[in-house]
Amino acid sequence: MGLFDIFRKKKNNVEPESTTNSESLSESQFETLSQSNSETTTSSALTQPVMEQVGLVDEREADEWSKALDKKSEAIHDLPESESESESESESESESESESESESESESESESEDEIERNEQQVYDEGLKKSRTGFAERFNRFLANFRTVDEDFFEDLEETLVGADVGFDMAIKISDELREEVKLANAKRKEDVRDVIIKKMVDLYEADGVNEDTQMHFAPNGSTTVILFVGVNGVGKTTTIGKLASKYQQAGKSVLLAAADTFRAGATKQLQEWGERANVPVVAGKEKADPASVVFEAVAKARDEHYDILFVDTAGRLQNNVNLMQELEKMKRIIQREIPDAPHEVLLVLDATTGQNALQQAKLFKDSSDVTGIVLTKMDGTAKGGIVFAIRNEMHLPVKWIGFGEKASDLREFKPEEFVYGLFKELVS
Ligand SMILES: Nc1nc2c(ncn2[C@@H]2O[C@H](COP(=O)(O)OP(=O)(O)O)[C@@H](O)[C@H]2O)c(=O)[nH]1
Ligand SMILES: [Mg+2]
Repeated sequence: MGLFDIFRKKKNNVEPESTTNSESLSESQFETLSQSNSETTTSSALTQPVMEQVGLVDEREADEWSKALDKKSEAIHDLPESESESESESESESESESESESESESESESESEDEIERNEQQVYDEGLKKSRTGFAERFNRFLANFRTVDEDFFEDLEETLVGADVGFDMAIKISDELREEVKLANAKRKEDVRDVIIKKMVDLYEADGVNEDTQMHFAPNGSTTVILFVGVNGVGKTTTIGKLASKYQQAGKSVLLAAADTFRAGATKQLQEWGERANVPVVAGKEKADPASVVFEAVAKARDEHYDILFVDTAGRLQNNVNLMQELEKMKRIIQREIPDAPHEVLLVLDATTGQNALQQAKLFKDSSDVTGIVLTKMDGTAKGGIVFAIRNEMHLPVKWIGFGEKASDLREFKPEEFVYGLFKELVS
């Protein structure tokens, strides 16, 4: 079996395991997470200088790898899409020509679907370039230092993996399993070492994801779908809702937004701006209003007026010392009372640039609320990409969307195999 046979697409429709215990997060734990998170929230993190480039292997070989990977990439992208990814974006004129800008009505035959797909791919590749480079740089440096497979080698490997945000548990697991690899023990060339490591990582990543359900779930027979967004302050909840609102609105769905973050000054206004841009209405309360009352009003409106989708924005901080998790529970109960099978998704938003901190947040929210999936934002920043391994391995929660910018079009459905392939592509080019 060729190395990249492992990048095959696995289709499964198994429900994710549900988490029902409702432990709550202590205030001090929560404050720590919020604070350290908000330090890294703004786009200033994105202007940090890119770390020095580290060269890898000889050029001819890298070239061969690139070709092999490109072939594989085509195969991956040939897979059927669950829905059209074409998006139009009006405020992106400052971007490079590689931006795809298919107007919603421009399904003109002259522009082939292949072309749109390729442009989409370029935008996506550009957006993720930094996080891929962050991952690859660490690996390339590690490989450049390769002498022999000894104890130091495994220590360096673990350090490299942890540094690339793969997560401690996953790093140990990878290195432990590699110790058993005869092929690695006999490896003399760094290219062989690299191949064995990549194969092991992909194998483990795939094995951990067997029952993963990355699909979005919607209400049956045209009734209202409710999607609740949770996560600490500054991770990108409001921005993600804005992006999804325009995406679904353009796809012909009727969308309503609920501004239930009544804690942060300006939060409602921020959501209203996204609402205007996406041309969707927003239900808002007065400043410092009870978020539950906003949720109630929005759910009732969405149900009575037959909206297709309601996105609920929530606060990421404690309000009046009321525990945030209890607050979220209360919102969920209200939603359920009005629409019994809702919310259809509880999406936890995580800022990928916060690495280990994002993982801690995921643990706490997963333990406390019935999170059904993750939105990983700021993948255009200093995220190291390896976090997707850690989330799958340690959280067993599917990443459903990734954000790679501040514009409405900078959001994509997460395709695990495609993403992991991208990380290694950067490693060999
Ligand atoms: N570069 C980048 N910035 C993002 C992304 N998502 C959100 N942001 C920015 O992160 C900041 C916080 O986002 P916001 O949606 O207000 O977070 P919230 O507090 O969770 O609602 C804003 O400046 C957003 O523009 C992303 O994918 N990439
Ligand atoms: Mg917000």
